[in-house]
Amino acid sequence: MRVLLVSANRERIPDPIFPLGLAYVAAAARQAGHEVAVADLCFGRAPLRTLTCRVRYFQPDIVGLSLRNVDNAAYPLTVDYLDQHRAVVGALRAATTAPVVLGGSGFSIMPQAYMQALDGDWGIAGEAEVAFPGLLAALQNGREPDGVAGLYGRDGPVAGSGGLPAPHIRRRGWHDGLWPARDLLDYHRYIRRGGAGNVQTKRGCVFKCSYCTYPLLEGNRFRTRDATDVVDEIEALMQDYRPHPIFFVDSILNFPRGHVESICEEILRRGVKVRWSCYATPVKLDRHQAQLMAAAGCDGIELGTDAVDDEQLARLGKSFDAQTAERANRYCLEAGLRVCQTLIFGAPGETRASIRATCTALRRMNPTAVVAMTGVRLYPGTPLTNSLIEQGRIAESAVGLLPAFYVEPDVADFLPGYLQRQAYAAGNWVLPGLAAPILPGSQRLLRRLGISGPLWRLLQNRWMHVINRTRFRRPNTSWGVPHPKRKVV
Ligand code: B12
Ligand code: SF4
Repeated sequence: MRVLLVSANRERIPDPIFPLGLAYVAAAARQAGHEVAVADLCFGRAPLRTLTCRVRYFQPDIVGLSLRNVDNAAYPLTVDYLDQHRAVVGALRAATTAPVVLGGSGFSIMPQAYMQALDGDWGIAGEAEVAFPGLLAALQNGREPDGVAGLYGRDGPVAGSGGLPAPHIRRRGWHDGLWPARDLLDYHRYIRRGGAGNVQTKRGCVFKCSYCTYPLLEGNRFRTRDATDVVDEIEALMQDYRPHPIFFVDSILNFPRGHVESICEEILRRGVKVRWSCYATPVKLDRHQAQLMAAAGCDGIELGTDAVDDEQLARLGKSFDAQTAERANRYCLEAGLRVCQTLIFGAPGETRASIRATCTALRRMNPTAVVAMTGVRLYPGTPLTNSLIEQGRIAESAVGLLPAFYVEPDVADFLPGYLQRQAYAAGNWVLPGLAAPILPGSQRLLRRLGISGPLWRLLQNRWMHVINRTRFRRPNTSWGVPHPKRKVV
């Protein structure tokens, strides 16, 4: 079949991100014998016109639409992508009668709602390396596509298929012999404009942080790739696209123990020169792990600490305490790694005392950068959303396509002003919900100057603190004017 895969994502903050998931699906469809083309809407002034031309020229039998983001998950500066997605489907419908299959992480978080909002013919929730070729084979042979994991039709989940795939259906060997089809896209441009490429070394997460969608999207067991296969892919990337930094897109790279160690040892054994960064957990992050990562080229680590207060950490369902978080931060800094602490303020149960405790601890910890979210984004199916619904604190219907956030009422008045004052004093804070992290023009300029890797790393420089803190010179003690397309519950 002639398959056109479309990447709808046009977000460039914090960077344009190479659509790795679409590239995996493209590789799987190509391996199954289909003719695959890609329309990437990330760059260019008139993406819909380009899309229309691509469709008319390629004449697809089927179109797969990859929806990565629902919204930017920031409050109150929320950006909602639904209208953009609607416009893409509108352009596709005007140009072709080929069925449209929806997929991607954004779609998978709320498949039913997206099916209705975008009027998709089919949808696949969850990973699609097997499911998408399965659907193509069924459609090609005129069979009913039942048994395709995660499949939705116009009437909802297809019998025996719908919903996110159950753990036993998620393939352990999701990677077997398959690397993303980067050649179908302009990977070079992403390195130039986004500052990094991306590689996935495992799927899943065993932790149960209350607000998090990752275990829903990827399953709650780890499914790891062999270190040799991962480093083969990195070596091939360095050869094909010249040396460039890599972001490992795993939920957390440094857990289970032994996984990141085996990758680092393989990088060191082969003498591969690569700079990389990743998400990590403070759990079991010790001196040895930090030093090994630094030796193997890691130059930035994003620690998903969320809070540095024991009670708030427990309420968020985190599997570590404040002391562990501080220790992990110290080990990383001592090893020469730059550390970005990512935090969530205003989740259920948050108090002024827990906010102050976290901020005091952060001053002691002195990480390279702090990215703090104000309010927590509620997604369907997470433990947090389920418990708020059970307690009658929110209605089930409040959590859907329209971005919904929770801000603890007891601290709602206190939070914006207090955090902006912290940000002003520290100079290395980013508050994506209260001030745009970076202007697109500045981002382009920095990349043109050859600065690669995550831009938060620049906050290690004192002169960057001076520039950065100007945004918080006059703290705004209110949440600002609510955007009509956003709900606070
Ligand atoms: C790594 C990551 C990042 C990194 C990316 C670094 C890099 N260079 O790649 C960074 C930190 C930069 C980042 C930034 C952001 N991210 Co992010 N990120 C992720 C993460 C953890 C992994 C994404 C990934 O690459 N996965 C690996 C690929 C292989 O999986 P996949 O894309 O899901 O693809 C599979 C399926 O979805 C499906 N599929 C994909 N396409 C298609 C197409 C078809 C037709 C079909 C049938 C199937 C299909 O099959 C694929 C293969 O199995 C996800 C969470 C997660 N666990 O998925 C969040 C996630 C995608 N991010 C999210 C968000 C919100 C953002 C930001 C907007 C946050 C912000 N305010 O800065 C930005 C947006 C950046 C941008 N320009 O788009 C949300 C999106 C949902 C939402 N709320 O909108 C997610 C889901 C996390 C969450 N909160 O739940 N992110
Ligand atoms: S926040 Fe991180 S550690 Fe917690 S469940 Fe999500 S991915 Fe796992």
